[in-house]
Amino acid sequence: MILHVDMDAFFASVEQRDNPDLLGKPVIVAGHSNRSVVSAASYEARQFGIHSAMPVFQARQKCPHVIIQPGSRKKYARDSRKIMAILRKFSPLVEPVSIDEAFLDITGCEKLIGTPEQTARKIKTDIVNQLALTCSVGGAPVRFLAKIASDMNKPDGLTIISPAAMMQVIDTLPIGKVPGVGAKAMNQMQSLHIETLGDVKKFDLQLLNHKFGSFGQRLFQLARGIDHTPIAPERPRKSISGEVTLSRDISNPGEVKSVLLAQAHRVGNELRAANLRCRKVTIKLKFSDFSQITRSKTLGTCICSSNAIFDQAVSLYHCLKITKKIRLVGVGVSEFQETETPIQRSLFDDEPQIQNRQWEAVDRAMDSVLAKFGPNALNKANLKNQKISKKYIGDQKVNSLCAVEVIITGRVQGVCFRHETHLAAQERQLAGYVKNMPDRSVRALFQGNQENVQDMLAWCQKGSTFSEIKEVNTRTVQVDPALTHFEIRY
Ligand code: DCP
Ligand code: MG
Repeated sequence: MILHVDMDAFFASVEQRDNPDLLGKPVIVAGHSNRSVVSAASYEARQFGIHSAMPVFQARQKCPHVIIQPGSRKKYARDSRKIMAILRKFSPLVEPVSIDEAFLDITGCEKLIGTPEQTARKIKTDIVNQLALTCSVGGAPVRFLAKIASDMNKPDGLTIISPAAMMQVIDTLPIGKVPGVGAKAMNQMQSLHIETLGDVKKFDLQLLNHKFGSFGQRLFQLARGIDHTPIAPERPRKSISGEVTLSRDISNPGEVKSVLLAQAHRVGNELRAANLRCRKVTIKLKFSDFSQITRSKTLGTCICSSNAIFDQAVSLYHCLKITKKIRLVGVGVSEFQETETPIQRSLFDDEPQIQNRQWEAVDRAMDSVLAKFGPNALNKANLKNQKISKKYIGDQKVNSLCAVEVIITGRVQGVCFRHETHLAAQERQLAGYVKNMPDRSVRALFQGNQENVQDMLAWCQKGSTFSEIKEVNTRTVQVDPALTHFEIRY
């Protein structure tokens, strides 16, 4: 049996708990800038139609007396650590999937703690007693249904789907609730008259594969209550992506391509560092009205040169008819193959294949120079045209900034380390990234005000609650004006 625990209106509930004046009132956690979006909305605010990711100006239109709290990531991270610690008392198999959400595999724990319902109730009680916060818990024999169950009776919900009831739930589950069914799949579902997950059983695997591609097999299994996705404290990564929210919205194709090139380069660098090649390239564009699109392309051959990734990204971009200005550009790669895997070469290499291999060699040479001399040591010629203010990053003068690359070893993967590093870096207004390395170390780059970077390095020495830090190696690198935010890289 799998349980899924999800805190209710997490950030907003923490604010309401810590300031009783806010109880029962419409509260949102968000920044004050007019480009900010709502991070969390209290259930009172949701009654006005406010939800996460909505721009703040729109939330204000919907509810003029909404209370806006800037929030404290540090505080939420602290509470998140306490919540995860409570969950780990119930099972060793806890997989945190976000700051306020985790799966637990409680199979075999019945004799120790009781039935799934008793366990879920005990979890809820412990969280209320220790944190004065409510959560919703879902339980089911398989992972995807546990997540659906936790959402069924939010807030303060408890929904257990027993093995006996599972097929009945599947038969009536609206197809739009199934993870992975987006707007495009919904159109297909409508044309096949599929309204519930149960309706999928009317179609054979061949047709589902034909209509939904690789997702067809998954749908076929989910409709029969089969989900082999295990609960794993640390999951192997399935994609690497890089995206950037631009300091101003753009529409000039030349500028868009420049950003695509920078992102392709960054993603390619990570791909090669992880000794991987990819078969799929995705671009993501978010527009000035906050709508977004992703477009993917699966290739006949595996690639890892930044140039090849860029070429695919640009060809995806060229297929689009864009009428709006763009605020975010992202490039992602997936469907990996280890570099050691021999590549199936055609008997007579064609020109693109030869070029790919040549670019790959150039990239690998570039990677080693960058690794040695820092991110600004070399750049592709086209990147030089990017208009980046060298003097200022956000409001901070470049010459008061510093950048430090850090390699942290010890028990740092699978213990919320990246999430907490992310929060701690954001709190200190640092740009950069944190990512898990294949050798189980964590690499991070912190860039910002010198004092804040020093403070962050001190934080790294202690690490997150469940981590055990063995060694922290630091190296000063050149400030990169293109780095404007902090992110977890996958
Ligand atoms: N969050 C964020 N930006 C978003 C979505 C979420 O910063 N676009 C943060 C704030 C949320 C927290 O993550 O409080 C957890 O996200 P959830 O999706 O679980 O949303 P809530 O916990 O706020 O509400 P719910 O009761 O629906 O789970
Ligand atoms: Mg939540």
